[in-house]
Amino acid sequence: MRIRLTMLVFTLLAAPPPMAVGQAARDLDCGMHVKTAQSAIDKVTEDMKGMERMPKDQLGYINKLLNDAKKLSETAHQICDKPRNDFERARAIAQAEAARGSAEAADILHGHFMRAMPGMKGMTSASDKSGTDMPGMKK
Ligand SMILES: [Cu+2]
Repeated sequence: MRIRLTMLVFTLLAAPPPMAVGQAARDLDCGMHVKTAQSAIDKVTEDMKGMERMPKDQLGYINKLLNDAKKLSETAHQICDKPRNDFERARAIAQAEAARGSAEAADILHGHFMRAMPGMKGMTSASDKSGTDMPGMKK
């Protein structure tokens, strides 16, 4: 009996250690994804400053996507702040990536509308710098 117990203890001690906590945290670093989403949201928000003279429906569409991004990002942030397990970390990553996607779609749609505006081919933040800025656009 004593020998068996000793062997059991030895077996347990010799077993490979469970995955290091730090390793799991790096794999599922939801905070990094939340940060990336926030940067995308900040970029679009900054670009939209001085865009008040865009057609109202266009502003509405862009802001809808931007608001979607903000809501998703908030959810991601909340889950990522106090994840109960790795599933929730993964879920926070999913929400953050959805937020980033919405912000990116808002950015793409903004660029699309801007290019379609006569005499307003470019924006300070757009890849096409050849045109003039929208009236009222903040430099
Ligand atoms: Cu614009």
